Formats: sequence, C-alpha cells, structure tokens
Amino acid sequence: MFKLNFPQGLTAERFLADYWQRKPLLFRQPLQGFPCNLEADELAGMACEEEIESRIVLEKHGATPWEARYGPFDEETFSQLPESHWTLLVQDVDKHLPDVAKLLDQFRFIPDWRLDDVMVSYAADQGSVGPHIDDYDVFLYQAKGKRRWKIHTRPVSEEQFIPGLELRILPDFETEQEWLLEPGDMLYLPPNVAHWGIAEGECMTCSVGFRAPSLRELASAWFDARIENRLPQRRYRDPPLKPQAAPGEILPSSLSAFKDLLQTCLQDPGQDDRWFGRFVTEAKDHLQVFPRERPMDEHAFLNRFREQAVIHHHGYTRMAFSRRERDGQDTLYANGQHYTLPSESGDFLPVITHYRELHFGYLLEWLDQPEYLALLCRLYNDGHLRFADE
Ligand SMILES: [Mn+2]
Repeated sequence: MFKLNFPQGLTAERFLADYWQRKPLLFRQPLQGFPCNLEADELAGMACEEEIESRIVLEKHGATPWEARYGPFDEETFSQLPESHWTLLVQDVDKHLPDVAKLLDQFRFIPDWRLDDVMVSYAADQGSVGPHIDDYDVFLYQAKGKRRWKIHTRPVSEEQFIPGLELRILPDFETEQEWLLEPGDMLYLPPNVAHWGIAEGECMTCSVGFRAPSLRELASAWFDARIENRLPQRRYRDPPLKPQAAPGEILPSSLSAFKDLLQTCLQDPGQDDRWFGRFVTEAKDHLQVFPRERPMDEHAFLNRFREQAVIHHHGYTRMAFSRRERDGQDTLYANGQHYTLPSESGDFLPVITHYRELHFGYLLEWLDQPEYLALLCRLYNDGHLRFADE
C-alpha cells in the first residue's frame, strides 16, 4: 500500500494538531510510486457525460476574461479550445474511477464524512482558474506535469473579488510564498488561503476536497429533523402579564419567554442525534443511490455473496457510523439513511465502512448472525452494496 509520507518528520497526529485547518504545507513526493493512470482524453470523455459535473475555465480567448463554461461538453468544444490558458475541471472523479478513489485512502486519518471528492483538473500550458480562495480544505496532488502555486495568507473579504464573474477571482494578488510542484508533489491548503496555480506546460492536478457544512445548512437540517420527530408538544406561555398601556407593544419579557422555549427545545434530552449522521452522509443530487427494483431475500443474498466471494460499495455511497450508548444501539449511515444495530456490534461497523471491497470469508462470523446478515442484505437491496457483475 501507499502510505502518506509527511514532510519534516511530521506524523498524522502532528499534522492535525499544527497544520490542519490552520497552515499550508508542502509535501514533496508524499506517495512514492502512487500511479495516476488517468489520461487527459479520458477526463475529457467524462466531461461529455450528462451525470458528471464539469467546467472549463478560459482565462483568455473566452467571451469574458475568466469565462466559466459548464458541462456536459461535446468533442467540438475540445477541438475549438485555444493552445493555452484554459483548464478543464471534473468533479467527483473518485465516484467513477476506483483507481482515483484509492487516492482518498491516503487521507483517512481524517474522518470519512469530512471528505467530499477528488476533482481532477487538466490544464493547457499557462492554464489556471485564477487567484482565488475556497471555503474548504484541499490537498492539491500534482498527478502529471508541473504547476506553480502562489499563495498568500492575508485575510480576504467578499468585496475584494472581481464583480460580475462567476468565479471568485482576486484582482490584487501579492505572492507571499510560491512553489513549483512536480509530478508526485502535493500542497495542503486550509480554507480561505488565497491561491493561484498556473500550469507550466500541460498538467493534471487532483484536488482532494473536504466538506464543511455551513451553520445555515446545519441549523436547517437540525430543525427539519426536530420538526419531523419528537419536538416537544409545547406552546408559548406568557410571562407574568400586567395590563399594557400600549397594547400594540411587544414587550421584551415576551421575547425572552419565546427564547426560553427555543432553548428547551435545544436541551431536550429526548432528541435524536442521528440527524447529524444522516445529514453528513447525504449525497449530491446527481449522485444518488437507488434501491433495487427486485430486492433479494436474506437466503438468496447469502448464497449469492458466497458464490461471488466479494461485494463492493456502490461508488456513490457515503458511509459513516456512530456508537450509541444512551439507547444502546449503534447506527450505520449511508447517503442520508440510517440503520440501527445492537450496541455490541464490535468491529462490524468499522469493517464494513472502512473497506470498499468486502470479502465473504472475512465477514463470515457476522454473516452467521441474523441481525448482521439482515443489515448487509438491506444495504444490498437499498443499492449501497453491489456485486462485481452488476
Ligand atoms: Mn482552489
């Protein structure tokens, strides 16, 4: 296996403590011998597919400077691109190519639910998406060719972006640090660090991107879940009232009573925290997993699994699990659904969430027990697991 080599004698622990979400870090050749077999033509082919998210950024020779065009594209688009100064970006390449998904395995010292995707970009000579900032952490792995990365860590405000562009391009970019990345090198950038990567000759970069829900998204998911189930049946009650000289006035004491009511709803011990696991494993709209039209019963599933020996995670499946002490149940999450298990599920959930390929022999001890067999069969019927010939 390829193991991520940290620079300067760092370990995953030190990296997380000192750099993660804080400081940029350059990695020279962190993945000795990691192959990137993806070719530019194959990436262009993916960008022509309906269900794959892609865009082309043209710094020059477009309708406007930094023109962004959105896929799906066709062959003609590619034949008409200029010699230089453009980039093709394709999202979620890991969901479609298992070889690219292997790159994600190097980052599992960070929880799976934080991972978003591997975006692959192919740039013609001088290609760049411009100086910009992102809201998310990213590892920029230089798969092929060379790219020069310039960064600065000064704070950037919304008003500083060039108006009227879809991309958040910074007009004034004063380089603080820069590096030329060769094939196999990697740069880690925390959120909000301004960066500008310019291809020197044609090149390909894999961006390992993370998710971080915004407070707005979290609050909305939390309230939706609470309203759906078990929000206490309580109603607003008045604070001690006195006759009001101006009945039109809303008194501060009424507002506090209302805020207290909201507080009790946050503190309610009966609340179900599974909404979080469901929320963070939700898949993007165009990457949904669908249940099988003809579900299999457990007996048939077991026979099929024995015969096939291996079952795979669906490429679009996002899994996570949580240990539940309070109501004595462990929970598995897959793309916004949850499945409960007895609390003594031991290594079962770590194993089935960790490995994208599950071997019959390895799961044998669990397949003998009805609750685990039932869960695997449900995951199969819900489309999260599949056999190689499907
Ligand atoms: Mn970026």
